[in-house]
Amino acid sequence: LQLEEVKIPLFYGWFLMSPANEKVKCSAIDFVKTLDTLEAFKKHSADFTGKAEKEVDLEQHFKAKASLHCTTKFSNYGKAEGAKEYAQNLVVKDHFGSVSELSLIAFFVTPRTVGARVSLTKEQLQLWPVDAESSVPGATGLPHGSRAHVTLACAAGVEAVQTGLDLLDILALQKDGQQGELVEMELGSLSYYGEGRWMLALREPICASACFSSSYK
Ligand code: ACK
Repeated sequence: LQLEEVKIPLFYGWFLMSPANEKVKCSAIDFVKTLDTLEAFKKHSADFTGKAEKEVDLEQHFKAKASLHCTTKFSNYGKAEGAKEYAQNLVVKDHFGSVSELSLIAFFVTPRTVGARVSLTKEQLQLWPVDAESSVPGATGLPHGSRAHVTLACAAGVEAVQTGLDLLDILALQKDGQQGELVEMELGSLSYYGEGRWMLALREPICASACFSSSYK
């Protein structure tokens, strides 16, 4: 085993600190609970259950994440494409351990995942891999940083990587001009994009302190 190789982590990202981590988790639970009670949502519950008329208990459907982060680079211990270059990037080295504010601008729910969309600052975008969006079919035209998100929960058997893909899917529909049914909520406006895809654009972004670091598991 080469020491050089084991040094590269599973992934890099911004890790939400306390109490921001708890604040975001609570806001997400509130949103999901409220969504579940809306007539507009109940009308489309078959998207989740596969059966007409059958209601879904979203809190049962999803398993919430305990500690939250926004992945920048999935390095897979050096096996992912560009992992070594990212680890050696001076901007990455310089920012390692630094704290900044993440701005959460939307919540989204699909039958697979619950996530928060993150709007990155210019400085934060320097840490965003160039191919994060272009490597995903169907997301090629979306702006750099579009995939930035915090995974809040996944349905049984769903891997967290799905959350960013679900976000890109919704953003591609938005870009095509698809504006589903709109429901005004206290927190912002909620749109339905078909096939169980919902996005709440927050009236007030949620600010969360986060530390840029890496994880080995
Ligand atoms: O919720 P996430 O962003 O989705 O955070 C986790 C983290 O890395 C550790 O698994 C993300 N992840 C997993 N596989 C990939 C991948 N192939 N591309 C991008 N992100 C990934 C996952």
